[in-house]
Amino acid sequence: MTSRLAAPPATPLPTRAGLRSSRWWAAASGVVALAAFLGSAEAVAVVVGARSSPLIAVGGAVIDLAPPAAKNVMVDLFGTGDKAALFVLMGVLLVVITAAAGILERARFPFGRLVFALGGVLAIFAVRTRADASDFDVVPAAVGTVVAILVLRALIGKLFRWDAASRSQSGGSENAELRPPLRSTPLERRSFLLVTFVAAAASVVVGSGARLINATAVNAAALRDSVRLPRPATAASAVPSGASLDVAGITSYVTPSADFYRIDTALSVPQIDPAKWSLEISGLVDTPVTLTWQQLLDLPLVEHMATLSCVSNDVGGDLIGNALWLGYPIRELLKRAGVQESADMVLSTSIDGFTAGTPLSVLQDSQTQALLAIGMNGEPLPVEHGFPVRMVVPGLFGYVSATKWVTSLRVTRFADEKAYWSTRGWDEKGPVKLESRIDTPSGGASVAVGAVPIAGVAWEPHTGVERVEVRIDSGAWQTAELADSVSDDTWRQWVYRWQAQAGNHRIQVRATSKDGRVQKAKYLPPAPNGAEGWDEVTVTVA
Ligand SMILES: Nc1nc2c(c(=O)[nH]1)N[C@H]1C(S)=C(S)[C@@H](COP(=O)(O)O)O[C@H]1N2
Ligand SMILES: [Mo]
Repeated sequence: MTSRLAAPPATPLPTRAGLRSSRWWAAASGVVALAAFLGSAEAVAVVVGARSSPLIAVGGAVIDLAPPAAKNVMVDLFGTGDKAALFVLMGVLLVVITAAAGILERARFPFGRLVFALGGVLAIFAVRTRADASDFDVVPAAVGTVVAILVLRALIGKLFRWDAASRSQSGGSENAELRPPLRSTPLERRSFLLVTFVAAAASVVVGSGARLINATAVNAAALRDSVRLPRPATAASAVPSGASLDVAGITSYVTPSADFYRIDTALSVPQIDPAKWSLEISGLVDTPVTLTWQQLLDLPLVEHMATLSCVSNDVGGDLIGNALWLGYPIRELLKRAGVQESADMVLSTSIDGFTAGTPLSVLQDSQTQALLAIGMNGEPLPVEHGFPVRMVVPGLFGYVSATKWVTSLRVTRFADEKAYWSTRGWDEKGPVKLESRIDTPSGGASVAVGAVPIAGVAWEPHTGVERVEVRIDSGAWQTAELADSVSDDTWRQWVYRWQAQAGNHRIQVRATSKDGRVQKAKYLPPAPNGAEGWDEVTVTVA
């Protein structure tokens, strides 16, 4: 039992009123740290992309996770203002939680910071659950979490010093570590208030500025979700079952969009609102044409499967894919504009400034399905593959033909204008070369003696592959079995059923095109117009 008359405690505490106000300041520090989280995350999201804003992501995740009953209550109570009400509710909740975290940090560091770390992890999860979120999209939430923790630590540290200073003023501290140099309270107080004010003001100013930018930014992924593709006027013929060989490890005939290689110069993927998209066809034409998204959707669209590859694809490389495209033949648009005699090239431009120069003769050829494409494998183009509109030209490398996020076609002359990669040392014209690739077995593999399928793909889009041959250890060329294809515009799978004998073996492949050319042995690197040479692997058979 302690006597009421006992000596005063050795460490005199600040007055009760002082303590209480200090606790309020701790709560305020928590809320300022929240503002710092939101402000810095929002600022980083300006660079990373509006969809990565944790504010919106967390709101979206809450909506998705809320039980239907809760949703109904919100709609009943607030009607169409339910989203605004949700944000107010979330805001109040966050203020209460972070204020408590501030008080906790002051009472028991670093538990307040732990609350922020936990909240940061939840925010990162929320961002990750959003449709089309990439790994990179977690950066704003992660940066915001670190900033909030640092701000909270700094503010509570200053609050401690203020507390300690007022403590020493009212009698001096016993604890040598806590004992501050004899200074007047107002200095510690001013330091805390100044930093709190600056952190709060900076968060609000930077945060609301950034939010304004992010709010007006186009979220192409969301717009893509709401696109309904029209039925093709000319549907593609069904893929014959014979196009896919039953061999483990072989590349699938149709490349799923998610696995399709991506090559472009875009630092951040262009975000285009289809409703605001239009294509200008200009230059050496009789009548310039402007085509809007709706006008494009209303045209009789064509489905066409084609293999697209990159000039940078080295022998054996994987910068190639085969997809079903939906679009409108570019030749029809050129007809509409009326191309003038002197022209020999179409310079297509992307919204981000990338350009490709495509031979006019290819685009006008009635036997080439050069498309202004809006669909890939039955869905709107993925944002990173050109949403809403790109070009696809069978038989030409991507860099001279496959402009993504395309907004302009200018009919011109090779002599007058240079495209993006042509000014950087790559050939002006880029027909795809005859090539073949061994998918399985992989190089360096160990396989068992006996039946070993050697298989892969071969291509020369638009010309077509006639034959594929395999040879072991420079022996005689053996003809491989060739799979079907829907047309000469796609690659073909092949397999050679090898009876493997013990030892180390070198396997090589070569293709022959439908116009009778045999793939050449001599290796040429990708620059300046595509790699050449036979793919080969070495395996150990035991
Ligand atoms: N806007 C734009 N379109 C572009 C490019 C680019 O850098 N920017 N790169 C081209 C190149 S080099 C290739 S190989 C193809 C690749 O298309 P993909 O990313 O859909 O596979 O896009 C072409 N279209
Ligand atoms: Mo490319």
